[in-house]
Amino acid sequence: MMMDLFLLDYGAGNVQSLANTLERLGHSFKWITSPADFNDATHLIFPGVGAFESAVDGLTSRGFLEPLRQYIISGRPYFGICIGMQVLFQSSSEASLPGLGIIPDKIDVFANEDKTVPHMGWNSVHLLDARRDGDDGLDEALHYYFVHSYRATYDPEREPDAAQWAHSVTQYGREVFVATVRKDNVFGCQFHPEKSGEAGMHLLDTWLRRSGSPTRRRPPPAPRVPFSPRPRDGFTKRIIACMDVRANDQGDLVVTKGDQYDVREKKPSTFAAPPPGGPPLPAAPSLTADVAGAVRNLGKPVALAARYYAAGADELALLNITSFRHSPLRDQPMLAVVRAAAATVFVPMTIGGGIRDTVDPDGTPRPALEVAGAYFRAGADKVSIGSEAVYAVERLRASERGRGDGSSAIETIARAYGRQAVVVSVDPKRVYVDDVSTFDGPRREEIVLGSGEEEEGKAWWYQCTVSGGREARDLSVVELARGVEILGAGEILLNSIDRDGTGRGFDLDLVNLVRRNVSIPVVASSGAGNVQHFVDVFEKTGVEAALAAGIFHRGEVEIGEVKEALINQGISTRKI
Ligand code: 1PR
Repeated sequence: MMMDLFLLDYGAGNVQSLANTLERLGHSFKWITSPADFNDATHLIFPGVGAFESAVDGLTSRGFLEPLRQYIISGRPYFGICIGMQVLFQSSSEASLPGLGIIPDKIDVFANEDKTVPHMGWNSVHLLDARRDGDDGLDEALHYYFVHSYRATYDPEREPDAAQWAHSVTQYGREVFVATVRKDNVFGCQFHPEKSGEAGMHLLDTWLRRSGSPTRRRPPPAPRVPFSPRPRDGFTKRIIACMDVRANDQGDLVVTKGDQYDVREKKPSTFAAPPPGGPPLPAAPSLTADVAGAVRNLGKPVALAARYYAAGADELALLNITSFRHSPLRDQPMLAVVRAAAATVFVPMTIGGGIRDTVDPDGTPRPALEVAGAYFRAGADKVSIGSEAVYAVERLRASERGRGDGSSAIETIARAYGRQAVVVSVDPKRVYVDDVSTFDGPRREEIVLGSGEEEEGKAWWYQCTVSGGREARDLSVVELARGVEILGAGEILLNSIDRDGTGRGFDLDLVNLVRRNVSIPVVASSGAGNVQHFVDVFEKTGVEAALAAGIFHRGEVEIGEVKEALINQGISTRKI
């Protein structure tokens, strides 16, 4: 039978990654552009990214909801990803609009008493059917990338009919939830196969090759039995490779790397005096270039991204570090970088820099939501907000309302794409305190007392900065972290200006301080100099992920070595 594979896009989230994955696998496809296209489809994949409400709303406004239901009822193969699986259920506590009602249960939010929410990262699956021969291409020995705050619980005693749909489950903290559903022509997964590296590609490829006949029927699964939580879940710690991107003095976008955010070569070039009687030496460069040095160039962003994907990075971050100077929507080279990187990288990508309301030179306003949307369409999975998050929390604190007014970049993007798509990148700096006994005010409880040889007797707090550390603001890192969680951020990328590029290890005091003040995931960043630093940050803080730049760019440490060290210490990490 000829396959006419269609992808369903309701206008939100990163659907490009699925398209890239299918291209890589050699499957051709078309996009559903009108309700009539559902009639032509022999296979349909719905890569639902974002929030349940905006997904159902987007499907309804395009006239796709009913044709989608009819498509599924007709028995033709359907593969739903994340929201594309959740929409099969009756409803979600995330939304006022109902789902398709094909699976008789509802979606609910994760409890966050024993874990951070969203569930963001790589986790394992447990197949419920006795036959575990890789029939569906799903492998219990591998890890898959999840990113969601809402889930379908697996509870065969309470909901026996819904449980019959469950095909595999995953444990996060003490909660066991549905990882994949399968019945007749329907397959759905809560994780993102298009972001799960080779493991996810194999799953998609297997489905496309085997789901062939629309009349295929499986024997009914055995009655489902409860799954007791294991002492440890299968959730792994993430290793993230970060690329700070900016234009060099020749105007090319390069990956650069600073020391404490200074990305220019430190030493001015020295010019010897011309030898007596010899030919004159070339003219020295201008004083400015000589003193400041050139922008460090550590490679091309797309080539480095491909290298880190192949090396087993669990995630990549690309930060446009000079974005505060101009409108990112006009910054087509950065969008082109994201597009090209997304075609070769099949793990999540966070893109940051310049995610804020801007105005084009011709006066056209460009809301942060539009800027983020451009990056998502190019292939980003999350956007990272820096300076704008600081200003938003300042407004939040000034309003005394205790919540945002809905207009900040964090709120607008989280509403449309889900909070898991919004990372806040924090650039704190230590402020040393001479006499703690006279330091008054609420920030007193945030003061860290130094210990160890170098820091004994010192005390400090952490102040937030904007514009790449150039301007300090009257906001502490704890105030910022708590504020962005209230506004709806899904993750904190915690840099340290003091440690950036020093190779002295992560600032464990800073990481612990922020980790214990929020219940969203935290990524430790800045200062990694060797593999032991990664072991330390995971063993001594409850952080979910660790990010490094310089040591990976310079090839001093390979990602595989970091993972090996973690495994040797019994720290759970993704196999590659
Ligand atoms: O304010 O929303 O436009 O975002 C600007 C973004 O650019 C922020 O995420 C900010 O952290 C980043 N940024 C701005 N200037 C610099 C700079 O270096 N001059 N880079 C900069 C931040 C920090 C990390 C770095 C880690 C690990 N770089 O990204 O990769 O410190 O480095 P290491 O492992 O080598 O120690 P907006």
